[in-house]
Amino acid sequence: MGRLVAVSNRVADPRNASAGGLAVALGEALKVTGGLWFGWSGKVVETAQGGTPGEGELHQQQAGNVTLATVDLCREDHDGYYLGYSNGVLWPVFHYRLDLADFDAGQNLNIYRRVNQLFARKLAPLLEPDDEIWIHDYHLIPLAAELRAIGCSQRIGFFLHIPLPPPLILAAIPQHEWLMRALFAYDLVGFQSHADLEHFGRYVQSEARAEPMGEHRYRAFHRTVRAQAFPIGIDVDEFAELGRGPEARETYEMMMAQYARRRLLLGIDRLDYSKGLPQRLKAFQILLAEYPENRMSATLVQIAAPSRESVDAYADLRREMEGITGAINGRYGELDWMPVRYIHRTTSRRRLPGLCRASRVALVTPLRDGMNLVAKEYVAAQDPADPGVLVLSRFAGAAEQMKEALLVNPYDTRATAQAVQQALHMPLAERQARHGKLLERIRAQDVHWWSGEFLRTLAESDCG
Ligand code: ADQ
Repeated sequence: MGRLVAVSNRVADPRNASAGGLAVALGEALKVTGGLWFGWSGKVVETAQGGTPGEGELHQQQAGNVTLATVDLCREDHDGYYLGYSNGVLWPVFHYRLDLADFDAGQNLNIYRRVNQLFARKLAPLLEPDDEIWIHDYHLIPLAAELRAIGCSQRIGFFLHIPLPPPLILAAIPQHEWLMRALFAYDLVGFQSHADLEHFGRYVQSEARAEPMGEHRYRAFHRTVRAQAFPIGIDVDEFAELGRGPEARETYEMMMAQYARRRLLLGIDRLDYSKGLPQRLKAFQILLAEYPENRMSATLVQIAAPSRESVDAYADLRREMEGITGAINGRYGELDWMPVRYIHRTTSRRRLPGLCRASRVALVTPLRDGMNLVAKEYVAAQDPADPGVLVLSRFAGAAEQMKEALLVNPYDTRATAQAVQQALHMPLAERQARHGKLLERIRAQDVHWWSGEFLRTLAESDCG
């Protein structure tokens, strides 16, 4: 196999533990093979280098066996490409939230396309003939088409980290046909779940009259693409290793000492409307109202990392969360017990295993999620002799693999409260049996399996 070239919106040093699902997963994959990781530097420059909007400066840096190559974006490009089109149109629609999509700002589509062209122009000179290129996520859907347009003939794969909605939701995007046609410039397109793959198959057959060619191949727009599900995993051993580190152990001891007489419930998310946080708090409120034995005892620690704060829907969510948390604590709190500990900050990744291990129950209840790595991290961090219970939304991609969790419909807050109550009372033998099966599966399909499967399949996907 040739050199691996990974491309994603953000690039992170694979030697540092950092927050963010994609950064963590991709860093793990690249550390194994070495190669080039290309993307946005995270820097917004007020006036672009050379005065031409979008012509960002290229930076290169060595991080172990991985070369990091990044470009800066000017303010206009960042706002239109990242905030405007990627997170103001694609993110909400792909999470089934047509009500939150801003279809009116037509200029943002042009900027999204322009930044993809910029990425293609900056990346092409760094490529070698037998590179295998792996492009990630919704920010970069048209990148392969732009690379092909300037003569790149390397094998190119794409992985979508977020869900792909059913055809009639996708078709609400005015440029849906252009976006989906762009997927046919890839040799392999990967999705998180079989549900997403099924939506792709239905879309291309109904909207693009694609012919299924057997073996996951579809032909449309004069090209053939292979499409398959590759559920992303975590590095189970690395997470367990973090759990043995001093920060995780100190966090565990501190939580156990503080909450010795309480039962700890845990939520860890980015503050994002797809994660179902207000519904989760309402379910917790119902738990306190309808099962009063949990008062003075059950404590929900909700850590919500700040995210995309300049997009309006995120600022609204922040206010909503502060309102609901205040209402629950005001109503049920006592001098020596607060039901909700809401922390609107990122927590160091090194502390997460300790937090997970100290919690009786994890609430992973997104309204829609591509996969959700927190569900897998929670399982990996448990003590197999006395494991906690995972309450998981059936609308997370992870639910396809994690049937032994307590699966819930997060819109049904009463049923979610009942599931939490069941989790709090689950006998040890049942907890052990469920945990054992979950651990076995997340270990079998871990992050190395995910990247290995994707790259092996890409190497065999000679489309055209
Ligand atoms: P995200 O939406 O970011 O990822 P998720 O899969 O849960 O969601 O990954 C988040 C990662 O960041 C986890 O490793 C978690 O531990 C960490 N993290 C989250 N909140 C944190 C906090 N408050 N403090 C510290 N760390 C935190 C996107 C898709 C997902 C998909 C991943 C990977 O939306 O569906 O699973 O990519 O493909």
